[in-house]
Amino acid sequence: MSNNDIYEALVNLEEKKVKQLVSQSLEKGMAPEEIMEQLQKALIEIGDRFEREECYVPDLIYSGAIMKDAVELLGPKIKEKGAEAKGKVVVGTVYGDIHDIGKDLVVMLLQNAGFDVVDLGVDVKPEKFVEAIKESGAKVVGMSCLLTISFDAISKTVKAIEDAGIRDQVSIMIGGAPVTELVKDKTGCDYYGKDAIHGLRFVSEAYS
Ligand code: B12
Repeated sequence: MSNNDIYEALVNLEEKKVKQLVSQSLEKGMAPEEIMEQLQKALIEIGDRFEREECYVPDLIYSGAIMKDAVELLGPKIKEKGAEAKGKVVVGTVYGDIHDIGKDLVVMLLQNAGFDVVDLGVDVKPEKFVEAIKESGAKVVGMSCLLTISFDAISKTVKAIEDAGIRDQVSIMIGGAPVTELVKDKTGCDYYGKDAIHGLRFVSEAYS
């Protein structure tokens, strides 16, 4: 078994092989952090391939699912070592919108990268976002929006965050198929992520 086997297996979306290699590596005493590093590098590579249109959304979803299973195998070992979450993030699909596949992808990538995510689900009212930010103390909030008619809900959520006096405390990112840089500017958000990988990069920078 070479040092890059887990990375290679995940990049090639070999579900069974990834699980097998992770279990075998743990048995042989490989540090879970080292395994996690290989998995994360593979996910970043898949994200880069996605950007270059060398793979597609189903590959992203599948890679995320394989990663989730692999992380479950690592979970107990990492927790035993008392690893702390890297930071908190509040995520939800905006009011009026029930699309959740993209939002779930963002949540999954963040969780797998070690962030503590408060997932508010879909059709989330502005005051729910505000409540969750206050309760969790998150430094980043992510909104998903797939409907143009729900752009107004993004603006209203930003306004509710401002009215609650916590705008300085959080960076606001948005994403979803019809969202653009222009929508980000018009609604008063800080960052537009064209995919889940960009969302992960933004959150990682906010907490670095
Ligand atoms: C599947 C789907 C549905 C499913 C949703 C199932 C579910 N559980 O989510 C169902 C059938 C329920 C549905 C319902 C409707 N839908 Co629909 N749906 C879609 C479809 C085909 C795919 C969306 C999807 O999941 N894509 C895959 C995911 C992975 O992509 P994504 O969400 O864009 O996410 C990626 C990025 O955008 C980004 N991202 C997403 N969110 C976030 C958040 C952050 C913070 C960051 C950083 C990144 C990020 O990361 C992801 C990739 O890494 C789209 C077509 C399209 N072109 O998008 C239409 C679409 C979004 N739907 C549409 C419409 C009109 C509707 C309905 C109004 C239909 C109707 N008349 O009832 C209802 C609305 C119900 C409601 N109130 O929300 C329109 C919206 C048009 C518009 N511009 O407003 C679309 C574009 C179809 C079309 N071409 O007309 N829909």
